[in-house]
Order: sequence, then structure tokens, then C-alpha cells
Amino acid sequence: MRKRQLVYCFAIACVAYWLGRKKIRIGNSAGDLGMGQKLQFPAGFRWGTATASFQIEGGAEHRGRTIWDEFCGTPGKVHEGHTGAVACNHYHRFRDDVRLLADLGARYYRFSVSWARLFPRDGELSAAGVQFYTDLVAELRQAGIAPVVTLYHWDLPVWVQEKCGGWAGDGGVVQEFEVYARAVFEALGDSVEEWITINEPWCVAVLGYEVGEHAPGETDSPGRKVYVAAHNLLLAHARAVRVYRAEFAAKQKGVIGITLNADWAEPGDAAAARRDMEFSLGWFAHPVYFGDYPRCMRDEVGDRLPAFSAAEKAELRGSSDFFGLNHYSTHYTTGLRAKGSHTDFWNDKRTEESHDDKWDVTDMGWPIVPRGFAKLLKHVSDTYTPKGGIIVTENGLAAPEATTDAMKADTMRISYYERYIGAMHEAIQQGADVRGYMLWSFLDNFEWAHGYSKRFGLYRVDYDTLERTPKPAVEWYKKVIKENAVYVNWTDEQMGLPK
Ligand code: PNW
Repeated sequence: MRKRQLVYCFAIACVAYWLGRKKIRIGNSAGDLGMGQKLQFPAGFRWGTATASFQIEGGAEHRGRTIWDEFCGTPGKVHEGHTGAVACNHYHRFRDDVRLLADLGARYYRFSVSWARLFPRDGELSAAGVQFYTDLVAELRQAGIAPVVTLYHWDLPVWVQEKCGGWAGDGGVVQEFEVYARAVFEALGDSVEEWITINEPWCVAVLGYEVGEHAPGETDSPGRKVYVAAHNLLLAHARAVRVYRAEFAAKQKGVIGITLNADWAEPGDAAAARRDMEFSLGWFAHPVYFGDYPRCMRDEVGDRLPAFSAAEKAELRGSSDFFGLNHYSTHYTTGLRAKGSHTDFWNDKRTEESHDDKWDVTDMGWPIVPRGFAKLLKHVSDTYTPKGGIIVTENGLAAPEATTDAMKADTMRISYYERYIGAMHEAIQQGADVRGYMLWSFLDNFEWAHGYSKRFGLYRVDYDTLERTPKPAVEWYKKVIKENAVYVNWTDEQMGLPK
């Protein structure tokens, strides 16, 4: 018996030695990654950057007013009363900006169309508005860059807000969105193959109609308007997809989907973390992939949660050709609070969240936890199995870059990108179907309630001269794109969570 054990031990030791000599890695644990190791992405992986109309365009005198113009004009709502009147003046500088994009080597550029630039007033399609986007798309195409076009990135025309009560009104907004979407497909569809209907409905509903931190800043009906807004956003998405598929897809041959945002909820308590994901991502992803809200939401919210008709369920199910995912951060979900007697969204969700003191935070105060990104990508891929895969439509950070010198000395930006992209590679190795990555953002820009005080860009924007200066991350990202790879420059501990 003893002798046989010895023989086994010897055999195992030999095999281990041989594996070690051949540097064969068992499993894909990031703990096994060596410093400097090259992580190659699948051939055809799509690299890009992203922006949104209100955040960069300016040229406000050439468009209709939006709810964000109103919000900027409301004292106390936006940092130092910053506005979108000029922003990065992309409206007048887009040709130069496309040159910068071309220089980056990225083959994709995600931007959004301003509804109020196309329809400054009810029923009035602006020729100048159409021309601006036609020129932008032509310029991109000429530079070999594929446009990824978002129809709605939060800048609702004031006339829609007033006519329909915005997203939380009686649903008239869905019909208005259909008219707008059709006009965009007609105007740009021959040169655009990738469409996103709505950016981050969670933010629109929760920040706009519950918390009030975003336009239109309605806080008068907690635990009610938030669900109505979410419902109308989903119906508007489905309506635009119906129009595209029925009237344009055959000829224009594009794909269309929605972009949802999610932090990763790392389980401290498994059931609470699951509920956290369902009350955030599942709220929108379940209807789009399964045809209805998550059961835990229907049970908890009851008749304050609008119901979909059978026809709406059928239209929602399968209404995204890919999974557009925006991701920035991670938290722990540790348990469930007891139900209070008041009505609001948080008293429905009731999850307890916390952060690890060891996590570094970005200039937004958002913890840097790259492994959370890997886990989220796996979760999305396993839960929804999106047939067109996952396109990461935003990921990035604001770094503390108060001055140009601080910007040049900053190390946080590249360190964030490389670890998050490393985490995305890890998820792909583990079977997550991720097909593209659009870094947020191409330029420093108007960061909503924070105005111009938070810098998310690859290029620094001087808001006095509007000059663009490449940050160190530009050269770094160029190399990632060119080699379709990232090089390990972190320890496993710096991924923020164990596997
Ligand atoms: C996204 N949150 O916004 C938007 O799509 C961008 O326009 C924005 O500039 C970017 O992320 C950075 O903030 C978010 O509170 C706003 O969790 C808030 C949250 C998430 C995303």
C-alpha cells in the first residue's frame, strides 16, 4: 500500500514538473497571469470610443431646447450653472474631431443624435439638423470608421416634455419617439449599420423621475413615476425596433438594440445580490430578453408597476439584436432591509450595499473593481445569452486632472483601462460572448449634473480655447487597438475581488 502511494506521488510530481517546464497553465485564473503577458482578443473584436450629443455638441442655437437646457438653467441643479450651449463645440469642429478619431485607429465611433436638432418643434424636421448628421456620418465613413448611432441619450426636446409629460406621462412619448426614430432611419440609415434606441433607461427613470439629480428632475411622485417612465422607455424602444425591422432592416441591413447600464453587485448575501441585479439590470433586460419584468419586481411593486399587454410582451421579447452594456463600478450587496411604511423605489428594492475600503475610487468616487466587470459580463452572457453578443457601449473613468500638468502626471486612467480591459479578456476566456468595447469617452465633456468638472476623455478639452490635447492614454489605446491586445500590468489583488 505504502509503496503504491509513493509511486503515485512520484508520477504526480513528474507530471507537475513537466507541466511547469512547458509552462502549461491549468485553468485561466488571472492569478496565473504573468506581468507583461500579452492578452490577445479574438480576431474582429471591435474597438471604439463613445460620446453623446448634449455632452459634446454645443451649437445650441441651431437646435430646439431640451430638458437638459432647462435643467442647466435651474439654480442648484448643475455644477456652477454649466450649460450645453457650447460644450466641446463639436457641432462646429466635427471634421477635426473625426481626424482625431481616425488617428486613434478605432474602427467604431458611438455618438447620439439630438432629437431637438432634428425636430426643433413638433412636426418640423430641420434640414440643417439632418445635414449635420449626414455630414458627420459621411466624414466618419470616409475615415473608415463605422458609426454606432444612439437615438436617445437623455436630451428630450422640451416640446415633447410639454406635449406628453415626458417619459412619465400618459405614454404619448412612445408615438413621438416612433416618428423621430423613423426620420433618423430615413435620413442616415443607408450609411449606418448599428443602432441603439435608448441609452441607460435606468438612469433616465431613476435619476430623472425619482432622485431628481437628472432632467427633468421630478421628485413629486416617488415609487410611481419611476416605473411609468421605465415602462414608456421600454415601449418606445420596442416601437423603434418594430419600425426598423419592418421598414428598414431588409434594405439597410443593420442591427438594432438597447444599451443598459449596470454596476456589478458582488454577493455578500447571495439572494440579496440577485435581487439587486434584477432591480437594476433585470428591470430592463428581462422584458427585452424574456418579455416581462423580473418576478421579484412584480411581487414587490404590485400595481404601481405597469403591466405589459400580451402584444407588448411579444414585441419586447427578442427586441435587441445585441446586448449594449455600460459599466463603471462594483459594490457589495450584503443583505435586505426591512420594509418601511413609505413608498419609494429604494423601499421596494431594499438592498444593503457597501464598499471595500481597499478599493481605490475614481474622481466620481466610484470604486475601481475590474474583476466585477468580468463577473458582470459572465452574468449577462449566461443569463440572457444575447444572440449578437455583448457590445460594451461604455466603460471608463473620470480621473483627477484639474490642470494639464496633473493630466500628464496621472496614472489612474491607463491603470483603470488596462485592468478593465484585462477583466473583459478574462470573461471572454471564461466563455462570455463579448464582441466590442467603446471607451467612454472620446473627449472630456459635459458630465451632466457635474458640468465640466469631471473629465472622462481620452483627449483633454480646454474649455476656454476648446483645444484638444491627447492624454497619455491616447498612445496606450492606439496600441491596444493596433495589436488587438492588452499587456498584463497588474497583480491579481489589483482586480479588486478574488475570482
Ligand atoms: C453614463 N450612476 O451615465 C452615461 O451614459 C454617460 O452619458 C455619462 O457621461 C457616463 O455614464 C459617465 O457618468 C451614468 O449613477 C450616470 O450609476 C450615472 C450612473 C451611471 C451611468
